Amino acid sequence: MDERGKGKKRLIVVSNRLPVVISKDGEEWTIEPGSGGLVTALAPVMKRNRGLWIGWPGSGGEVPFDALFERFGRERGYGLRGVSITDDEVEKYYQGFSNETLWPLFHDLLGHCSFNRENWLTYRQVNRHFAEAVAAAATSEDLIWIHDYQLILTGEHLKEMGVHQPLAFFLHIPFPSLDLFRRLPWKQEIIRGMMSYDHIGFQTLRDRRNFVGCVTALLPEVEVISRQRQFTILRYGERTVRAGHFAISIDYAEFNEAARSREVAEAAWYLHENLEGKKLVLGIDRLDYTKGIPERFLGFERALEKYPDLRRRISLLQVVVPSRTLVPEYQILKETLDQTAGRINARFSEPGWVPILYVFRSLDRTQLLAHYRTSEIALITPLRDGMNLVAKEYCASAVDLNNVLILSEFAGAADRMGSDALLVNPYDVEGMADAVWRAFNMPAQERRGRMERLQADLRRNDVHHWVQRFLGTMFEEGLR
Ligand code: GDG
Repeated sequence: MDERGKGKKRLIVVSNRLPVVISKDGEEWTIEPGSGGLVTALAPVMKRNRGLWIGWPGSGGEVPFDALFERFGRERGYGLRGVSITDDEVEKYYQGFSNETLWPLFHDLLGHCSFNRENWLTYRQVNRHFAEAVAAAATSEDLIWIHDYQLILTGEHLKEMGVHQPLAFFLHIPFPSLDLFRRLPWKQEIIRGMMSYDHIGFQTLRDRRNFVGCVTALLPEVEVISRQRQFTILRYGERTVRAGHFAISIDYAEFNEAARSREVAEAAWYLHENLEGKKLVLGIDRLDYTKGIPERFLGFERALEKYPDLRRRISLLQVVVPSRTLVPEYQILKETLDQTAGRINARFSEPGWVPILYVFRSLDRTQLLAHYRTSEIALITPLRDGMNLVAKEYCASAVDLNNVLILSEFAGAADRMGSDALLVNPYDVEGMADAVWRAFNMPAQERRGRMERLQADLRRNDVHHWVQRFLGTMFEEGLR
């Protein structure tokens, strides 16, 4: 009997980045779990199962990773293992194939795609490095769960290496339609790579259907055995593959409680202090062309043009968190945002009122929650998004039940939130302007009713529920 107890399985989670923040305080190195929802949700399960998380720790020649990981394991109850990647590999596998090919293609933005063979070959090679790290660590008792588009081929490499235990995969971003997916020169390799997993999770039913459409068109030997509410079951040679959809969520209780704290209430008060009598419309996004920020600026401009009553009474507070700034596309986007915000502000500003308050940096957690809590309206308009956690966090933090969510119909989050958010098409400037006007004028009772229903759904369907559902349905047995 091993130390984890007979019949009980260990969970191995694999993601491109390890979910930790490593920093140096004077001479002392520190390591903390990251603040993302995934790590918060998985930490208790990982701890109970003495799990292992495998990923790239980020570059940093002088960082004493071994000692830090050892300390982390002792303090947090689950292990970390780093996969090293050279700078050249990071450029071709991560910035190149992952972020300049798969990311735009899977978000329906073919015009942003570049198709480069060198990047593709490096993607395959780095996926093999990940598989080697997993194979070296895994025993036949382990459950292996691989995450996201950077690691689609890791499962296939694992199978080639003789790792036979069930492999699960979750795709955090959308899966495109066959029409788009066919454009990928390596479509066969990618779809076959996905079919080497035994359990595949998507964010929405649409993603799952797109995937099944691609598989059955591109791999004629695949047979659909059954379509159930939760799953499509596929036969692929001797193997059975289950594809399901599981909308990721947030730690609702944690957000709601933190948003009620005195610290957040004070920060929220300061934010509104200089905006007396004005309503705030909030946008918070990573710098990314999928998030539809320039389109949002145009929608907001149209609202000011079409509804002059909004002038001086409303400001768009747009926070853009720097991201992937080495990818040229992202540098161009940054310039577009600077110019568009500048132009709109030059057009409409008046003494004592600036229409777009535009911040290019990340906020600490207190500030993030204060922004959520105090903004009467959130304008979240991605062109396409796997889920969009900002929309969920905004609602969880709306402790005064006084807030309105305007949400893109192309975010995965719209599936469940669509009936109580105001849904918009981010390409429809007029529609966005009308939604801002409607949200601005929405009676207090309606705002409260919509927010209560949104919160009730999030409370039930939080990230802990997501983890349990995924692991429970995918592995059915074995986890403590
Ligand atoms: C991918 C998929 C899917 C944002 N600004 C600040 C900050 N954030 C945090 C938010 C939120 C996270 O970043 C962003 O999550 P999203 O879900 O909106 O977007 P992606 O990063 O694109 O994530 C997405 C997700 O995976 C999960 O499956 O929903 O569709 O693209 O948690 O809170 N955090 C802090 N300061 C900020 O300024 N501290």
